Amino acid sequence: MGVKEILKRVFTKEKRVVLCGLDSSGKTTMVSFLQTGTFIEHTPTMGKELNTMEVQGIRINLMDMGGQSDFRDLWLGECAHAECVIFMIDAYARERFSEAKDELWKLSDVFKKRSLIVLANKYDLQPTASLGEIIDALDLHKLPSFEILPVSCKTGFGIVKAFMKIYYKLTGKQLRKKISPKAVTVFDQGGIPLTSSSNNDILQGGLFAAINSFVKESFNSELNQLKMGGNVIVFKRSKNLMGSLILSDSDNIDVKEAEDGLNELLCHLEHMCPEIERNQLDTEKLSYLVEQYASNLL
Ligand SMILES: Nc1nc2c(ncn2[C@@H]2O[C@H](COP(=O)(O)OP(=O)(O)OP(=O)(O)O)[C@@H](O)[C@H]2O)c(=O)[nH]1
Ligand SMILES: [Mg+2]
Repeated sequence: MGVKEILKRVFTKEKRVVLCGLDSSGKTTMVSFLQTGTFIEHTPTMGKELNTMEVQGIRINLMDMGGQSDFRDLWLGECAHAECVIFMIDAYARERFSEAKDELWKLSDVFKKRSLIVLANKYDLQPTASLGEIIDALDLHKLPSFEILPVSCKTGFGIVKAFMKIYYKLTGKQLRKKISPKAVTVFDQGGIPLTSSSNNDILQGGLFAAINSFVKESFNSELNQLKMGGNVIVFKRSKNLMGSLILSDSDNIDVKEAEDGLNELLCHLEHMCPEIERNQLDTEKLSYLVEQYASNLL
C-alpha cells in the first residue's frame, strides 16, 4: 500500500451500513443499482458480501447479507457494529410478511440504538402492499423509531431518495441533488417524442414543438444545449434513443451533471429495452421506465 492510499484511509471517514432482509427481497440488486445505475440479475448471496462506496469524502461499507435461512444467524452480529441498518422487504410477497416480521424482530435490540430504514422493494410490480400495510404487518410502530420508503431496484424508482436518507442518517448532512429538471423527455432517433415526464405543465404550448424541431435539426450536429425563455434544455444521444432535460436557467446549472444524469437514464433504457435493437419499441414500457426512473431526477 502506497503513502497516498494510507493517507486516504486515515482521512476518509468510514461508516458501516448493513443490508438485511429475507432471501430474494432484492438486496444485492439494490447494491448493484447503486453502483451501476441500472438493473442486473444476481444469484443468491452466500453468507455476506462487503461493498464499498465513496460519497463526498465518506467511505460507506455496505454489508450485503445473504437472506436464506442458513445465513440469518449472521445478521445480528453485523447489525451490532453498524451505524445504520436497512431491512429490505419484497412488497409484492405478502405471503412472506410474517416470516419477515419474525426475522426483523430478532434484531429489535439493535434498533434501540441504531437507525432502521425499511425499504419496501419491487414497487414496479402490481399489486404491492401499501406502506401502511407493511408497517402493520411488521409491527413497525412498536419499534422506537423507523423510516420506510418504497423503491424498485429494477426500475430505479425511489433509489436516490432512499440513498439520500441513508446518507443523512450516517452523516447528519443532506446530500443535495445537483440537477432538478422540470421535464425529462425521450425521443426516437427520428426526433419523434416517445414519452415525457414533467413536474409541471412546462411542456404545454410552443416549447415542446420547439424542442422537437430542434432535435430533428440538430441530429447530425454536435449541438447539445439550447436556451429558451428562462430554460436551458440539455440533449443527449444514445445508440437508439435521444433524451432532453429542461432545467431552469435561474438555477446554478451544472450542465455536465445534467448530461451525465441524462446519459445514465438513456443507458438504463437501452439496457432494459433490448427490443429497441430489433426496432420493436414498446412505448408503454418505455414510458413506465422513464416515469419510474425520473423519480430520481425530478
Ligand atoms: N420486479 C422486481 N424484481 C426485483 C426487484 N429487485 C430485485 N428483484 C428480483 O428479485 C430476485 C432476487 O433479487 P436479489 O437481489 O438477488 O435478492 P437478495 O435479497 O439479494 O437475495 P439473497 O441474496 O438470497 O438474500 C431477482 O430475481 C431480482 O431480479 C425489483 O425491484 N422489482
Ligand atoms: Mg443477495
